[in-house]
Amino acid sequence: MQRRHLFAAAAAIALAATGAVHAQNYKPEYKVSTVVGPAFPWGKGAEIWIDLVKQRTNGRINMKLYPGVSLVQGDQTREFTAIRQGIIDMAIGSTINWSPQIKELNLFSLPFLMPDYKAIDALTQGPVGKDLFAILEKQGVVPLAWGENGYRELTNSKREIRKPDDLKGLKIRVVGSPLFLDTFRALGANPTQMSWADAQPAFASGAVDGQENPMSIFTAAKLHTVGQKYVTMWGYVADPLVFVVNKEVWESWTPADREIVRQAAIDAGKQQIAIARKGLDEPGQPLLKEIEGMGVRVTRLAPAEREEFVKSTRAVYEQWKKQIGTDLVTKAEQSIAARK
Ligand code: X2X
Repeated sequence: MQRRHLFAAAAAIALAATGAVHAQNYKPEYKVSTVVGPAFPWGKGAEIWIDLVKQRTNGRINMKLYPGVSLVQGDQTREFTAIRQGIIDMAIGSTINWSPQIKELNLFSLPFLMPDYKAIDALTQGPVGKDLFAILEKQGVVPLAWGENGYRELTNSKREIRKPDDLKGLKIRVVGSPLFLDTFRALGANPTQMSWADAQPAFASGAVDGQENPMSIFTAAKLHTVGQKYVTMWGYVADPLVFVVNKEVWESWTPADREIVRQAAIDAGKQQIAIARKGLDEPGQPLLKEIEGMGVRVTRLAPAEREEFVKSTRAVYEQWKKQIGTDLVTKAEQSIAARK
């Protein structure tokens, strides 16, 4: 064969094989990090995302779930750094766990900022959500969609809590940023920082008295079996989840596959949020009746009682508003005030 014919033949083969060449650059497996597994709405969301991507890419992108933040040995506050470094390819992370690296994510942990689910949506689905995604992008990850862990309610093994004074001296496990320490100290409690992995044995042994987590975490982790017999529904903060991809991984994919992964994250996020809110955002909150059926005392605060907690934490809110960024927090307050 003449030289130029050889070149033409080689070019034709290369063209035909473009798809295969791309697929060869793809990893056999993409590691997806979460704190909790598919028994929880959070991990379920990961499962949905993984399945949708597998179907829609015909298996080109094969994701595998690593719950328990096992890729960072259970240390959830190191997850974000590990995503940037490529130790983790993809993740669905809580704003709380990434807030040590991204101070703006503390926004959702400002006590009593978001009075209801519509307020959360007004932030994540509005201009504030866009700003936060731009910040994440600058930090070197690719954010795709929002999910939700949920409203974090107060539980403990000692007594019913109806007013700030009831928290006096209680040892409360918290995670993430110093904002949580400030909030619980302002309420007179004795907060201690601990990973989720370390927290569960600490409840069982009585090393800590209480904690704060969404009720879907409470039930799936069966916290009533480790002494958490009192629940106060105070809805003081809620942590959204963010679906992200490491930047180099993202850039290694074809534009069409990127769009598939993004759309799958959006679809999975919507489903995940609905699962996270199940039994809580409907009349009568049936999930709470279920929890009461487990021998747990569930305390629903009257508006005036809740207001006492708001007042006690107001100084912390004002101080952290400055640390997070006055403009961003003001924008959030405006979005919430204008919610429909
Ligand atoms: O550790 C927690 O409390 C948890 C599971 O809710 C988070 O990862 C923020």
